[in-house]
Amino acid sequence: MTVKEALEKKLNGKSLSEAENGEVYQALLAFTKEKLAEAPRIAGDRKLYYVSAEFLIGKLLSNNLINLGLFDQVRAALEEAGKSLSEIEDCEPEPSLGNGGLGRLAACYLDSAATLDLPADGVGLLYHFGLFRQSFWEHKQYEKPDAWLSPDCWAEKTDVSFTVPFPGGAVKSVMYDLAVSGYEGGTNRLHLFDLETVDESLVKDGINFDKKDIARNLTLFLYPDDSDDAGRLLRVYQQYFMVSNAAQLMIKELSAKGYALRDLHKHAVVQINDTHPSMIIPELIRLMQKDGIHMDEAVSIVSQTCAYTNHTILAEALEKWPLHYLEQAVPDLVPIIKELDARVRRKFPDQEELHIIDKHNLVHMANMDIHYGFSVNGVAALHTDILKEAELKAFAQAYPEKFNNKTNGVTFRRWLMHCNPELAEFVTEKIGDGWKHNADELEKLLEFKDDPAALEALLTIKARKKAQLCGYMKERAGVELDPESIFDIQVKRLHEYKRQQMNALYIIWKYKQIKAGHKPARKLTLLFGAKAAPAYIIAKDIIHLILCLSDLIAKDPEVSPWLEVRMVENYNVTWAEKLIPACDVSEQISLASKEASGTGNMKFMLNGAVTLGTEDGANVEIHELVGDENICIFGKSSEEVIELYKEGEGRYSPAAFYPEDPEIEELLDFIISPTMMRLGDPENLGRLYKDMSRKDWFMALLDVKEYIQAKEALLASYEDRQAWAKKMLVNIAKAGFFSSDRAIAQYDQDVWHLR
Ligand code: 26Q
Repeated sequence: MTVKEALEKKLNGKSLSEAENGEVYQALLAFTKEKLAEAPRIAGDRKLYYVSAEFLIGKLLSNNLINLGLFDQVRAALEEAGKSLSEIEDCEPEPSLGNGGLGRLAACYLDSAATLDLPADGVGLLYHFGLFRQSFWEHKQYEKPDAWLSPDCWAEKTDVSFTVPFPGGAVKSVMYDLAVSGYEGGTNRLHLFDLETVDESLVKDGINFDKKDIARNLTLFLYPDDSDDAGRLLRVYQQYFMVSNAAQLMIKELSAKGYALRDLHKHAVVQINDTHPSMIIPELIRLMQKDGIHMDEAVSIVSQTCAYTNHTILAEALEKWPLHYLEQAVPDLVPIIKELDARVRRKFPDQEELHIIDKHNLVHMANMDIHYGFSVNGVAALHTDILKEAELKAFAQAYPEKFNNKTNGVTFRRWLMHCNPELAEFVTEKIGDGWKHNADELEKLLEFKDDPAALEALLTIKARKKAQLCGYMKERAGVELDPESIFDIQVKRLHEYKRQQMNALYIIWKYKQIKAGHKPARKLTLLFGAKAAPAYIIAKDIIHLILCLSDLIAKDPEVSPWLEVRMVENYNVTWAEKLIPACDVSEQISLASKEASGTGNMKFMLNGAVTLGTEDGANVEIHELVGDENICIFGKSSEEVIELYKEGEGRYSPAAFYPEDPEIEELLDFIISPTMMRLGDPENLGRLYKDMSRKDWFMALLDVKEYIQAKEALLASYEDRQAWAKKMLVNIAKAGFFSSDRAIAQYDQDVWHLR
């Protein structure tokens, strides 16, 4: 049967050309699901469970078609019927089951594990509402629930169900499965657990709901707060629900294979994705004890089963739960956690920083992972070094053998083949298609570094992707961008350490320059995409500032021919797939030492953008790979920044920089200038001004002058189009290291040993 016939059968005989896009999408969904079910299920004697509170999988149709080797056939069949696959894709809802980097990383890793034929399933929660849907009104962010589930979506209900004990009574789960396809390979599964008694009608006003009704609310929402205290107890309940299901699933699968529980560590490995799933350690011990295994042996088995990844060095994101929360939510785990702590105390009586329960009765989840896991990894070389030398120094001394680095990676199926088929085709034409299974082969592109035709072709592809983005922006946002301008893009969660506010100061500087008659060689288009956690006030103020500047500039006929600033609404994976291929300048400007790795930086590089960044996270490794000429690095180093924080009160204070520095003063003052106060909300602008001029905890003022200089120099260098194309080419050629296939191969080799 041809693809066309198969699809028309699903359309009950209606022809493809007659069917509406929505109907064609449904037919394609059913068709692809069948093909996924026919693909071989990856199996093996030893299996990985990647347990994560977030899986930011994005739309799945094209990705699955690419991996199944059906993409070209399907596209051709649709085209013949006058349909466009990308328009049909618009009908697919995007499941936003993650906040940002950590969740997207989990999705890339599942793709790569399946591609490398490793038995590796994901385990998480089936949130009915993913991350909130963001909208802007009067230059401010508003949040609405984002429903994605429907009876015929990718997630399929299974008959697997477990009982999870809670103090108010046990609840039952229902497991949903999504097939995870590997590139030209078999399939694994993403298991997402739902609460049998979940009740969507609890969601009333916006994203608010009754936080107390555990038996009905547990799987309603993904937590959008990386920064505030609200609903923390519910988060503990959610986490326990997730890990209890994961543990029960592991044990069920182990026994189905005919193995005894005491052999768990031989046949299963758990990757704990940040501390959100850490309670799997005491939960596995509890279940083993219930099965008659002695505490000592249970501890030993679990310690050989669990491995922990740290994704952050921000103190406020390291989970510390008050013991009384745990007593309330998971009383059965408390004696186990206390015993685990007692053992640590016996081993390290004088080293308080190693204890699990501190003197304020806070339970440090990461500490439990490090003592009772066999591997601890950071997500970029610099990040792992900082963990070993500063943040977790005492642990690295106690257990040097446990610490290892696994620099993050991204899947090239989604972040090149799918989002930029034009570039993928160019690469294949130049070096063959070996790079699709072995990303290191991209280096072969270096041969074309001085080939004018190849460089010209790269510029043409970039122009094409920019034109496509212009079309998309016009349709989605009603905004007409200038495709001849330089596209400078900063897309990522809004956080002070990522310093979108420093970019805003650049905008103010540039605006003033243009007003003063200094016109640039070419128009600059600055694009932002960012969601702020609903309770993160300063982050929302920064969004307000950017939206006000955007409006101010658009309405100013003197400035708008030279500068344009736009923030896309509801930035998500789908937006990323449109923005990244069209980017010239990739903004990676976090305060050095604060961004653990970053993964957007890798996606931009792979698509031929030039990075403007600090020596932070994986930028350091990008810099090493491409060399000084092909990246623009500025700002204070992580060592200098760490020193400034150590010296504490007085050493770094914006007051030390700002009153004496009229240039910085002028930029800050603009935030509360009459022009801005008329346009925006004085409360938001005033609060942000105060924060940036008095506190500036993430030191935007420390680097802002160097940032402006570096950016101006980089933008000027754009005019030598040949030289710029060469930078693009080197970036693409050196991106192979950042394939998640490489990262997953290293995890398997050093940590999991699945084959
Ligand atoms: C913690 C406690 C209470 C509520 C929420 C949280 C919470 C939720 C999400 C804490 C952290 C997160 C997400 C963290 C994250 O996305 N980290 C990013 O991980 C990427 C993948 O490793 C890195 O590339 C980024 O540098 C890192 O910021």
